[in-house]
Amino acid sequence: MNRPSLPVLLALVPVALAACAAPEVVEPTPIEAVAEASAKRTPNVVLMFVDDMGYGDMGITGHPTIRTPHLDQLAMDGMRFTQFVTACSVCSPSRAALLTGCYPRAMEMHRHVVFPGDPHGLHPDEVTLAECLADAGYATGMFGKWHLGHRRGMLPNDQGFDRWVGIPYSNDMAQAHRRPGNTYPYHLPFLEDGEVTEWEPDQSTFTRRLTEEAVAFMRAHRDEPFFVYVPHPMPHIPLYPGEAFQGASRRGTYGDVIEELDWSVGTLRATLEELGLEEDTLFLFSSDNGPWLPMRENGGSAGHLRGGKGTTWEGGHRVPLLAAWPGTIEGGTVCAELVTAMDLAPTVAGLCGTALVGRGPLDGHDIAPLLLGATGAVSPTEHFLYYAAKGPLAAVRRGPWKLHLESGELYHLEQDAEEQRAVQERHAELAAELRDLAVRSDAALVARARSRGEGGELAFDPALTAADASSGE
Ligand SMILES: [Ca+2]
Repeated sequence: MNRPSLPVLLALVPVALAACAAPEVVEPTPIEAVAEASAKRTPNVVLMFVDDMGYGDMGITGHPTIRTPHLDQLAMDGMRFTQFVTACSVCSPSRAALLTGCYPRAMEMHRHVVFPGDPHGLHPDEVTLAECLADAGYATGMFGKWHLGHRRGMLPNDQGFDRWVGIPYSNDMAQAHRRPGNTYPYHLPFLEDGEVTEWEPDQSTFTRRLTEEAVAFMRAHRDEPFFVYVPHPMPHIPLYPGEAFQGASRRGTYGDVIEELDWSVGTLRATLEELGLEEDTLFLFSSDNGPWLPMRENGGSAGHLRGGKGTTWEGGHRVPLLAAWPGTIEGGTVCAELVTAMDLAPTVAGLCGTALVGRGPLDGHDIAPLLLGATGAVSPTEHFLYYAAKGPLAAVRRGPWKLHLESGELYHLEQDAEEQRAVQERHAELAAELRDLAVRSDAALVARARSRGEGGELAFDPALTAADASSGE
């Protein structure tokens, strides 16, 4: 059961120009690639989604001093994407889109992040990838940061995860890590299945603990299909490398944290190998948005890309995406097609033999043909809308062209990924056409936008006094 049917997958294979494969490997034909995938059992899925890591923070994307041997190996064992964008350059909207396959604007989740005590979050009726896979018989576990609301009914266990260990919002939304004497009223809890087990936990244990919890979950569910979502809270500031990694990196504390995340990748993959599940598991790695550059040495690198977190420059949206499924995805391949974070949920659902049926229309597309190396597979995204961190539409991309609406700057992203050479004066007609496309597309999204989740009882009180918190209440 749960096998993707051959006709369903075949129907998804587009037949346009070849654009996505390493030159050295012999490309399988679409029928061979799809038939091979369909002959296997439906895969387990491990999705690691780290926080604020930039495009340039890995060895394989050129970082000179951060060592990421496990990420580099993941890329060599699978496919690396060079034009993958998240739906927003800050946490909450980006995560909402990842899990549902929909634009944050369509779910009213586009207006910046959820703060402690906020009344809103992802609407309980939105359908997450976890709910979809749970319905298809998968065991579903989440180990890390949620950030999609913390009222009753809005937490991970309410949105399809059988098991959740982690934190409800960002690790800087915590009095404990701030300067002594500060008046920040909120505390950071650590939860297990919706119940607070700790206040102001030792953040230097996060990456190790969450990895160990994920490992335990995979072991416990080795005999059934599982979906393991690992949104590590790091390298979002404040940076807390584990003891074993403190001072390990020539890049400083930020590098220490990335090297520990790299260890986490290696540990999860070693577990899969030990359980004999390597070839039965699709392993995905990405980040929720680009590096937080104003944090200076505590922020990451977008590599050659301009800007970072909180901006609609490529450095804010374009992040690493690695996908390995040994025996199914060709190793050492690079895909330069435009792929968005909204594509992942419908694609994973399809590969797992089911379909994601959302609360509203999905904005993401199935990219299985790209992943499986189908001949001629191209990006199914006709255009992509860049919404600013606080909500308004800020830019649009169609093909290689990106127009920034406020400045009117037009860039050819495949010849100028750095967004340094604006060419709107030479392409005035195209710029006008893209502006019109952006305005119309935004209006269409607004017209079909549904409500976000609002109100309800807080799952815990984030504004406990410091004394309450230290006494563990
Ligand atoms: Ca983030």
